[in-house]
Amino acid sequence: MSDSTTRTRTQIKPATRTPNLYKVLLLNDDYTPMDFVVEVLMRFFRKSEAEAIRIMLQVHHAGVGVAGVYPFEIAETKVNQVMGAASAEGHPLQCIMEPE
Ligand code: NFA
Repeated sequence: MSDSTTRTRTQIKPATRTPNLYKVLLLNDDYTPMDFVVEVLMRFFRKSEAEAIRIMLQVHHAGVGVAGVYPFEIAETKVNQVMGAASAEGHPLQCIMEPE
């Protein structure tokens, strides 16, 4: 009957706005070398050395800092890259993501 009929309906319930972007956060710890964090920010987040140092020091002093903001799958990849590199070097650095 209506198989070939396209109907337009008034949208009663507004589409739920799922967050598109996620902050990738670095967490401070007492053991990960500062140089390693700077290298991570340059390699995986394409930061200049000056910006990487700024973010690293922000994390060091405040406990947390934003490495970048990305769509879900890219943020997820960044988290995995950082956690993989840290673990491979035996550093306890933690990287997490949260909706912006
Ligand atoms: N707090 C670490 C240190 O003093 C450096 C660090 C910065 C670690 C940012 C993790 C994130 N070696």
